[in-house]
Formats: sequence, structure tokens, C-alpha cells
Amino acid sequence: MSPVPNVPPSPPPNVPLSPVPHPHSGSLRLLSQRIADPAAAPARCGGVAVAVAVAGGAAGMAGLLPALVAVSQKAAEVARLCRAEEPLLRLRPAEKSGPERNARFQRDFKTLADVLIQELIKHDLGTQFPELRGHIHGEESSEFRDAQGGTVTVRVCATPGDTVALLLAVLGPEQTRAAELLAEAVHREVTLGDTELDGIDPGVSPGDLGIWIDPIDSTNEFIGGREDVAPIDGIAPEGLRSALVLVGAFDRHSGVPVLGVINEPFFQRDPQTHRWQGRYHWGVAHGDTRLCSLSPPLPRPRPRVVLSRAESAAVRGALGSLGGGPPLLAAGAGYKLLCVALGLADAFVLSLPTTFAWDSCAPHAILRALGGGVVALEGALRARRAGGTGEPPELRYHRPEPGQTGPQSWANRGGLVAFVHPPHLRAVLAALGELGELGELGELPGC
Ligand code: 2IP
Ligand code: CA
Repeated sequence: MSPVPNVPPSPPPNVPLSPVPHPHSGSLRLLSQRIADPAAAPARCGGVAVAVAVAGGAAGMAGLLPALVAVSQKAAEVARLCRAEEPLLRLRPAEKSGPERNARFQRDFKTLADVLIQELIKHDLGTQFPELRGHIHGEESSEFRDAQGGTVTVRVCATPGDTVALLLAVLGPEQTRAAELLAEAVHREVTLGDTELDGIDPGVSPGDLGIWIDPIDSTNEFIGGREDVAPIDGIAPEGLRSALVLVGAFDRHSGVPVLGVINEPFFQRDPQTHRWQGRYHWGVAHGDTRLCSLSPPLPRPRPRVVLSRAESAAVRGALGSLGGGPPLLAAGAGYKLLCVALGLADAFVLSLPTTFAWDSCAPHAILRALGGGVVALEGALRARRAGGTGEPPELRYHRPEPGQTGPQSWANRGGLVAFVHPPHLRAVLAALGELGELGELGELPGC
């Protein structure tokens, strides 16, 4: 990418904000957010591999959302386990190279947690919803290094005993306890005590959907494991808080995201037990249906923006003059999208091609459920320059980018803007519209 001249941005137009009904806000039903205490969740380890059991749920349309939440809960437990057990913590992450490496980072890694979580989600959803098989995609390959430096294909085996044997190949033969704990978590039957989820019928068949999984978003922060990061205006700039599990479902035909679950495995430490407590959020946006575990945040008069630390000076400068205060910086693409859904920020802007379908699909569904969305920044700016007055096109999730291969074919190449309130989107685009073409805005630090 070409270097960015640090041009002082023109002052943005004063965009007054009032809540404007989103074109899709048909039947918004608002439900409260759930805090999930893993210790309180009834769980058992069966003798055979079991799919996630959802209270009262036959597999089908109505069971899909609870199933997505349940697999995210199981995934969060595996993530917590991998941070709690010394041998798992000591296990060296595998370095990604070639097309697998995200250009955002000089060095990019995956852990056993990334690979195992992705496989357990694929396994459980594919078992419960056979129509989804072949349509469940994720960030990671299933390959991990074995204890001898060779390669093992990680998967959920037919029995916990077989999964233990497979995990021992990765961990080394002496790590029986760690392998057993992981296998137990992977094969556990999760029962959700969330009755609100039971009656929700998104009105879409699993046979029409595809799934994007980011088993751990913000893997670098997950590996770093920092717990001592003080939030600024409610947003953690970095650390374990930003490591999330993201599971999103999109319409196979249109690519529109329809169901999303964001799980925060490291939401807070229980003050008594000092154990990590997680929480999850979900959203449904299909047809006229808009359902969400969160309420739409109140709009600030001027948008407060959250950005990646890698964002260019030109973009930072332009958005700094929006009037909502200096942009806040935070790690984790999913975490920044969550901050918008929670109302901690009004927009997440990224001018770089460093997020992917798996990073944005689930949060995007939640933002749509709240009346907002995620648009491609480049396309939105181009449409604006051409005098377009309609809604800018949102990101889609069903088609790889022509001419690209591997993970790059699923990159959100034109950057993105995430928002809940459309006037905030318009304010952001107006501020950035004064700058040059997108290719001139961004600089990749890792390139
Ligand atoms: C990463 C992760 C990074 C983010 C990058 C994502 O996903 O969320 O934190 O960079 O764009 O692709 P930044 O922190 O600058 O926003 P993953 O950890 O899943 O590779
Ligand atoms: Ca990831």
C-alpha cells in the first residue's frame, strides 16, 4: 500500500442525530442480556460423543439459535480451560505462514484452542443439523503440530477416549490430565437454562444457511492473556477481554447474515471463586424479524469511533474531527464490533483489508438485529462520490472474492464501517469522503 500523506482533514459536516427507523426494523423484540456462569450450567460427560442437547429442542428451524448459543458456551469453556491448565498454557502456539498469515501481524499464530474449538463447533452443529454439513466454515485449518513436530488432524472422535488419544499426540504422552479435561469439555452435553431462546423461530431453514466460525477472535490477546488492562470509557484497549468466540449463520443464497452469537469467555472474574465468568449475546435478522438479546443503544449526538491500532493516521485524523472525542483504540475485530452493539462506541471503521468473513459474520447479524449493519467502506465511499443516495451495500458472506485464494478470498478487502444508527454511518462516510481512495488511506504495519 502506498504511504499516506498526513493531510489535515476538512471539518465534517455537522450531522444532527435523531433515532431514524431502519428500513428493516419490522418486528423488533428486545430481550435482556444473559450472564452465563459455567459453574451453574448443568453439564455431563457422556460415554459417547454427543451433539449439543438443547432443552426441549428437536433439531430444526427453532432449534438452531439455541444450538449456536450452546456450542459457543462449550467453546468458551474450552477456551477457559486452555488458559487455566498449566500444560495447555505452556503448549507452544503454531505459527501461521504463507496465505494463512494475517498481514495485520508480523507474526500470526494459532493455538490448540483455536483448532479444537472450530472442530467441536463443526462436529456438534453438523451432527445436530445434517443439512449444514459442507456449509460450516471457519478461520482455521484442522492441522496442528504433534509432540514430535509432525502434523495431526484435530477432530472430535467417536468417544471421549479416542479424543484423549488424539490430544495426547499433540500434548505429549505424559499430559493425560490435560487431555482428559479437554476431551471431557469437548464431549460434554450442554444444557442451556435460557428459556427465552427456546421459543425463537428465526423462520429460516438450516438447509438454506451457511456458518462462519471464528473459534477465537483476537488470538494474539488470548495468547498474551493480560488481565490487568483497565478499560477506557468502558472499552478494554487490549487483553483477554477481547478474545471472543464468534458463530454466525448467513443465507446461503444471498450471503446476508441472519443469526449471530458472540461469546465472551473472559467477561469477568467471579469475585468469590475467582473463576472466569463468560456471557453471550445473540441476534436474529431475517425477513422482517429482528430479535436481539441486547437493546439498541441510545445514539450519541456525535459518533464516538473505535479503531484498530493499525489504522492509518489519515483515517484517525478525519474521524477525530467528528466531534465524538478522539477515536478509541482496541484490539480484536470482533471485540470492536461488539463495542458498537453494546453502545460503547457508535462506529467501528477499518480502512484495511485485515478482517475476514469469520470475524464479521456473527457480529454483523447482531448489528442488523439492532437496526444497524456493516458496510464495505470502499464501496460506500465510491457510491457516495458517484452521488448515490440509497443505503450503501452491506458485507455478504457466501461468495469468495474472485481472483483470490485461501483466506484472502474471504477478506473484507474494502474495509468496513459497523454501526447501529444510520446517521452515524452517514457522518463517518462524510468525514472520510474528503480523503483519497481507500488504497491511499491504509498502511499495513505487518507488510
Ligand atoms: C484478528 C484479530 C485482530 C484484528 C484482525 C483480525 O482476528 O481480531 O485483533 O486486528 O483484524 O483479523 P486488530 O486488533 O488490529 O483489530 P484473529 O485473531 O481471529 O486472527
Ligand atoms: Ca481467530
